[in-house]
Amino acid sequence: MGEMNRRKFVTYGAWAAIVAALGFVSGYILTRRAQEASGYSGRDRLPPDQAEVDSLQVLHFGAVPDIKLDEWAFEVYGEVEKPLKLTWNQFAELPREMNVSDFHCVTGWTKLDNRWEGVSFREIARLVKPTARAKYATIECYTHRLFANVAYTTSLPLVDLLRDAVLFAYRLDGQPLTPSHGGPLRLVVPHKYAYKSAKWVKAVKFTEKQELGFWESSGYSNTADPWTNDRYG
Ligand SMILES: Nc1nc2c(c(=O)[nH]1)N[C@H]1C(S)=C(S)[C@@H](COP(=O)(O)O)O[C@H]1N2
Ligand SMILES: [Mo]
Repeated sequence: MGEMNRRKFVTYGAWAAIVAALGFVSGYILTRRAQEASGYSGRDRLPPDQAEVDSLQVLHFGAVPDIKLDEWAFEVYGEVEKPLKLTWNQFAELPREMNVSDFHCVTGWTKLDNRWEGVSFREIARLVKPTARAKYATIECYTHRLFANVAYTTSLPLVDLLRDAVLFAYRLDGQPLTPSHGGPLRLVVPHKYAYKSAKWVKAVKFTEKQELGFWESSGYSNTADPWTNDRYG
C-alpha cells in the first residue's frame, strides 16, 4: 500500500470509528430516554406483572372509525384563554417532536421502544393558554358510527400531560400512524397504562375538576401507574 493510500485508509478508518461510536452513543441515549419517558426507575425495564411482546397489539373498544383527513379537525376548549380548532394541514405545521418510549397495556403486555412523532401536549398548552383554574384535561375521541353512543374518553392531571414524552402522535416507527393504532392522531402517555393513550383524538377539554374516562368509570384505576401495579380503581 502506497503512502497516500495508507493515509486515506487510516482517515476512512477513523471516520468509520467515529460514526460507529456516535451510533452507539445515540442508541444508548434513546434507550435511556425511552426508559425515563415511561417512568422507569429500577433495574427491571418491565413493570410488575407485565410481559414483553414484540409488536404493539391492536386493542380498543368498538371498531376503528373511518376518518377522512379533509373532514378531520382537532379542537381544544374549556378552561383555556384561546380555544383552538385546527384542520389536518394546520396541525401538520405545528413543531414536530420525536421520542422513543415503552407502552404498557393494563391487560399485561408491554411493547418496548416505540418511536413516536407528533406534537407535544406542552406545545398545545402553550398555544391555548390554560386558565388559572385548569388542572386536568379530558381527551375526546372520534368513534365508529355504530358505536356513536359510547364515545371513548380519558383524562389526566395537567402535571402528567405536560411531561416531556407526552405527544399527540401521527407517526410511529418512521411510518404514518395507521388507523388501527389510532391514526390520524392519538395521544401517547408512556408513563401510564395505555388506556390513557387515547386513539383517534378529536378534542381536548381543559377542566377544573377531573372527569372520569371510559375505562376509569368502569373499574379501572384513574391514576393508572404501571410501576405500582395500579390497575383497578
Ligand atoms: N379511542 C380509543 N383509544 C384507546 C382505546 C380505545 O378503546 N379507544 N383503548 C386503549 C387501550 S386499553 C390500549 S392498550 C391502547 C392500544 O393501542 P394500540 O392498539 O395502538 O396498541 O389504546 C388505548 N386507546
Ligand atoms: Mo389496554
